[in-house]
Amino acid sequence: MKKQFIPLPFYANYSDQTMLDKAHAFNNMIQKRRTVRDFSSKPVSKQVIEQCILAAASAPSGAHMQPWHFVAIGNQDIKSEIRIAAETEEKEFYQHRASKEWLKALEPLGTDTSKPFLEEAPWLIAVFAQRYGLDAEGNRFKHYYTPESVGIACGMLITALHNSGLTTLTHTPSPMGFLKQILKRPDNERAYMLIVCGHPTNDAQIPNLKRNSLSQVSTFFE
Ligand code: IYR
Repeated sequence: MKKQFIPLPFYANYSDQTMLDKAHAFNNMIQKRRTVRDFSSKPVSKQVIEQCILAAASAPSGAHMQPWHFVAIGNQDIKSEIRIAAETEEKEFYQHRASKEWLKALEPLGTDTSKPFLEEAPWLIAVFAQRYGLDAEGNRFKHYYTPESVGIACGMLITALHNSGLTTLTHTPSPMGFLKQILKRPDNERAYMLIVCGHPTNDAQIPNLKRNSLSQVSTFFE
């Protein structure tokens, strides 16, 4: 496709003060995001999930290949199927695959093989990464920076869901091959992440974790 440009349709052009106020406001909003494992079954409308997926799919991607696909699962039978398959993998993980060091690192999170949230939360969003593209005739074309692109899209999805007032859990049962089978995804895709989302239970508990400070996470050269 040849280069075809249009004028930039929107640029906020805020004053320095407005910019700082907005940066503070966004940081305050996003600091309230916490990974939750106690989900209530309170329904969440499909329209909210659709808007959040559209926000995620606006992520930048290598050569604008948009190498992702989002499968939103509200169906109870499919959620149950995913829970059974995920718990089978997790049993292998906790009993055999995980190193002692890994299990020790997980201790503060209090995770185990039981994944009731996979059935209880109103929505699971399985994010698939497309290793290559397929045109209308079934010819393959290359995708670039796929893990980076899909990672950014997942971050934007989690942010969009949090901004809508929902809680999320980024769940990566490993391996996740069962998702591709259950959800009947094509050969060029592999499951990248399973995002559980919904409302927390009234008595939801989270681990008492601290985030690193600005000086720990960044270095500035001015
Ligand atoms: N997939 C397992 C283990 C697990 C691994 C990491 I890295 C985590 O941050 C949390 C859990 C599970 O979901 O229990």
